[in-house]
Amino acid sequence: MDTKEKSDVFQKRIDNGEKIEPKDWMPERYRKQLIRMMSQHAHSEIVGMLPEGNWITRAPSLKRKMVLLAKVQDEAGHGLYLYSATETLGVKRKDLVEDYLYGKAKYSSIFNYPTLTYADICVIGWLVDGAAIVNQTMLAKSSYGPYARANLRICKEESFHKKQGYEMLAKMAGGTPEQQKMAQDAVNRWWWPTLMMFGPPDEESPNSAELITWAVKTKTNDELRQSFVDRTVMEARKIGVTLPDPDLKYNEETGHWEYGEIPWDEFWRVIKGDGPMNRERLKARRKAYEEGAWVREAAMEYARKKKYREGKAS
Ligand code: FAQ
Repeated sequence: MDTKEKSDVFQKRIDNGEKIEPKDWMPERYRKQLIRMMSQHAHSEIVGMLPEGNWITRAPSLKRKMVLLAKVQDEAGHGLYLYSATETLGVKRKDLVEDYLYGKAKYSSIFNYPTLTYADICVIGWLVDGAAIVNQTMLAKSSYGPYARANLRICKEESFHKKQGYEMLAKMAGGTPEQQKMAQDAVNRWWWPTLMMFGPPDEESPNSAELITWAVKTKTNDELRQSFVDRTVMEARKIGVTLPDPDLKYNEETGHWEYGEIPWDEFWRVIKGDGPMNRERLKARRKAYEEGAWVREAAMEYARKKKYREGKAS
């Protein structure tokens, strides 16, 4: 078959809802798009450990510390599943990691904001993990098998993350006036950046159409954002926090909550490297990578010697 015929068969498989597996034929552009998106997702999980890691030593109780430690460790695990899934596309993890550490690849905008109080940890669990679940539940149905399966597992863990964040925030929002103020302040600071996590508006999203044709994404950025807003308004009301959007109103006809103008200038600035914490985040990750070089070298040497002893290599 020539490339055109192979592409037609490939598209038919996608349209029939079949999963594409690593050894199957795929258009080069599909492979490239997956590498871009999956590696960006992996980097986000790893960088995403930093804002919350910042509060592990200052968690308000042993129970909260154990939960936070487990959550941050889960995020590392998500990064590792996603790097492994990306490697099935014929790329090396080392190259992917160096692409973001030295400035060529993106990671999620949301992790370029600071965590100023413990209430930020509650709100990250509720809003950021909540948004990630909406996005990743869709990606768990993605056409690429290894990515879909990684997201399925990630979503199960993210559900626990969201619940612990919501439970903590509910406690804080029902606490002393000072705690209530902290909770509301954190909601005010994280609300708009969370809406930006879903990516630019559909008309400014160059990748969406292609990704949807290939069922890598099955919903657009705006569809997912709307679904997140709809479920979050009710959750906010239940625990007595206010979403900082005076234009938020329910539309009886569409059955959706309409929201105000997202500050897109800020989004574009952050993804171009000029957010409040971009420089610190990359500096911290580069330091960890460079200081961990001896561990990687020792592990590689151990593997090489083990193979040699077993007579599999010279
Ligand atoms: N941040 O054409 P589109 C988590 C870029 S994991 C930075 O719409 P696409 C877990 C985009 O890459 C969170 N860049 O792109 C956790 C593209 O630039 P490029 C991460 C963004 O791919 C919780 C350009 O803008 N999740 O939270 C962002 O169709 C708590 C044009 O955009 C994923 O990565 C952004 N927010 O849609 C961890 C999920 N949005 O690459 C710790 C997988 C857009 O052409 C604590 N990814 N850009 O140079 C996706 O679902 C999609 O890739 C989108 C973007 C929705 C992020």
